[in-house]
Amino acid sequence: MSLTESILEGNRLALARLLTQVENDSLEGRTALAELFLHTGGAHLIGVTGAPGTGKSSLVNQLALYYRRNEDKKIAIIAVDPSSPFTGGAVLGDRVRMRDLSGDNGIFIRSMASRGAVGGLARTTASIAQVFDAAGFDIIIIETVGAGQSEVDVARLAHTTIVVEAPGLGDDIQAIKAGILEIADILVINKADRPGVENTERALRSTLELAHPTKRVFRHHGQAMSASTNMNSDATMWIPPINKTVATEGKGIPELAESIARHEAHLRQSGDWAARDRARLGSELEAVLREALIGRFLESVPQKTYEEIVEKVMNRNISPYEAVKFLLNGI
Ligand SMILES: Nc1nc2c(ncn2[C@@H]2O[C@H](COP(=O)(O)OP(=O)(O)O)[C@@H](O)[C@H]2O)c(=O)[nH]1
Ligand SMILES: [Mg+2]
Repeated sequence: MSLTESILEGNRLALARLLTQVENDSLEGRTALAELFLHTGGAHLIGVTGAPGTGKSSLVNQLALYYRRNEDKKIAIIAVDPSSPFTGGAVLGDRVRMRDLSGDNGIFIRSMASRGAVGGLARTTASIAQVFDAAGFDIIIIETVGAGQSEVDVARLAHTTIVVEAPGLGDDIQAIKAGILEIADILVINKADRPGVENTERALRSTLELAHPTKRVFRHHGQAMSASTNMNSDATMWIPPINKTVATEGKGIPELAESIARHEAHLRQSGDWAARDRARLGSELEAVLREALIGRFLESVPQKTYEEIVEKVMNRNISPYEAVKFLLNGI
């Protein structure tokens, strides 16, 4: 039986093996991915992002438990953590997961060190999500630390993006500064057992009001979406709800699951589900095409010629634009 067949049949060992291949961007991984892609499109991708220590891992753990207990769904968790595995939060979160979720075949957890991603963080994460999707996982939760552009790129993969805040991180909300609020479909104030919840909620609400409504209608995940699917009725407008949770005690988790379900229903009814799929796959196609074209082009240029041109650019004899003109039009 081929690797692809084993994975389609739900073999966890084969799945784990392929995930490693995909992380290493190996030929075997690429081949299997190409076959598996035809079986994707069934999963709901949920991104969970926010500053370190806000309780993302704890929250993801609780959500997965909730789904396993209340719905007949298979859950995959992809934890993308750029920090060293020895810093507090990630390890604690992972330990919580291990204890509560181990031994359940309906759950698969994959941790990914961003440094290890050969083909780039966002792309590797996308590929890993595709493997889970093809393997029949209904919900794929991707946890990222909301710190930079690569995290925003990862969030862009998701159908539903949850931004996690916690009270007491300072008067300014970290995510607002980082522009992360813009990508939120659902806001969570976790650690609602801590003081300062009202202040955090007030700050989030006023920021949301500023952003609402026109901006969110026409821009989603930083990409302009076709206005036609969104313009006609108020029913298609999504206003990010604010959920309060205490992840350590499982409080607020059913309500959060409810927000997620409402968002999925909204995406499907408004046509945004298909629009996001199209935008995401379109840019993936474009990235692959770009890489292939550059590869093909470089094969046609003698190494020596190429290096001479790089040298000329370095010596400020010509600009990069002129260099490209040279290269494309022959010399
Ligand atoms: N008081 C309180 N602590 C929490 C809550 N959720 C998580 N924590 C704790 O916050 C720390 C960081 O949690 P973790 O899930 O690893 O955060 P992450 O870095 O965002 O993934 C851990 O010590 C958790 O036990 C909560 O709702 N209330
Ligand atoms: Mg974590």
